[in-house]
Amino acid sequence: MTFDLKVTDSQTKARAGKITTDHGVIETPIFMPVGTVASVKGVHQRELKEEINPDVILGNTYHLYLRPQTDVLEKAGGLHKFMNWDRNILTDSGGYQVYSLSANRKIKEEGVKFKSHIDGSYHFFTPENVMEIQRTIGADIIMAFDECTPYPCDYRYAKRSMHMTHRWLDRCINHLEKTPLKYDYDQAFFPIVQGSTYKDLRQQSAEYIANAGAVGNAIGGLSVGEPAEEMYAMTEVVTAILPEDKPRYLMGVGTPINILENIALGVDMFDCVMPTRNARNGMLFTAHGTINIKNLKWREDFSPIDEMGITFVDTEYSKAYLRHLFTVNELLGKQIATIHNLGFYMWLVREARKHILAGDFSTWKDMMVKQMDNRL
Ligand code: PRF
Repeated sequence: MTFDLKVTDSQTKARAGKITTDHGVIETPIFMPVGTVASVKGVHQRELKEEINPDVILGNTYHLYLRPQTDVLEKAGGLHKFMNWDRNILTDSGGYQVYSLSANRKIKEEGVKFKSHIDGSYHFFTPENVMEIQRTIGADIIMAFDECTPYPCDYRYAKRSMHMTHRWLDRCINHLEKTPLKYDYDQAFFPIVQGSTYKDLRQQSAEYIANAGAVGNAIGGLSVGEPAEEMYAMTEVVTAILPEDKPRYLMGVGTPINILENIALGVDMFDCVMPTRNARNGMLFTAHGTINIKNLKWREDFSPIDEMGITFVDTEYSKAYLRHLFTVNELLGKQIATIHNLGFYMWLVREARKHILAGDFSTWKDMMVKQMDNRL
């Protein structure tokens, strides 16, 4: 994997770059649609490519390990072939899903014992077996096994957890070196900064992660319930330390406003279930604010879903029709809303990139943040 930094903004720390892997180019800043269980919920791979056109999507080790299980993915020839997606894939390590989804889990130095949220069976994740699982899934970018601390988190716990995440990182790296690639393309490995909302811990963790010398780095443990200002403060501390010539990935973030603010702080990559999950609940993101399409106010609004939208659904269907689909609980409603929201998120990061390259990112960002902070 290579990263070319094209431009750094003069007024903010925003960057425009280009990641190249064996599955193609990723122009940054980028938003990665979430395809947890080998599907971006409700969207065909063909539609994803042709309408939304992301360079990279995300899969989850935790879910894929439980179902369809790694033996199936191995027999398929890896996740790309299994799901018929020939562009980039990044897999998260399970270091977050284990804590947020499994019924109960026991975290020890050796690893995490957890109970499946699907059938209650017990499993054990270690830095070592998570690297092996990610080799078998075969994503282009794979993540370190970490502990994402909750918010709030007392200082002593955050410190102990951070040090364990660092020891786990060393184990991941050692084990990866001994675990050969399974397919005929390379995999890049990203370590993850933790440290909760403590500035000194974030600094220590960023230094530790920077020293690992990986081709890209991630920031975890944010957007877990802390106020946005605290998230931005932590991002700022960390991006000041992480190497400039490597991509930076802020995990699980966030709203359109969060994304623009973090781009301004030097983040290059984002993922979040928000555009897809909220779509299924009837929430639409637009450049002028959010819409609850279930609202009575759209009952007779026959204007297009989003005149400025980049996907076919934006202009081919009306707000009143989409509201109707939600009212009668038709599957198509969820699909239309998902395509719209993903199209909007992709448009947003591509516009951000254009404005970084053009040199007017800062004023554009401030205008967009103001504009999007509305309920329509
Ligand atoms: N660690 C991992 N995945 C994550 C997170 C984390 O801290 C977050 C936190 N927002 C989202 N996804 N491994």
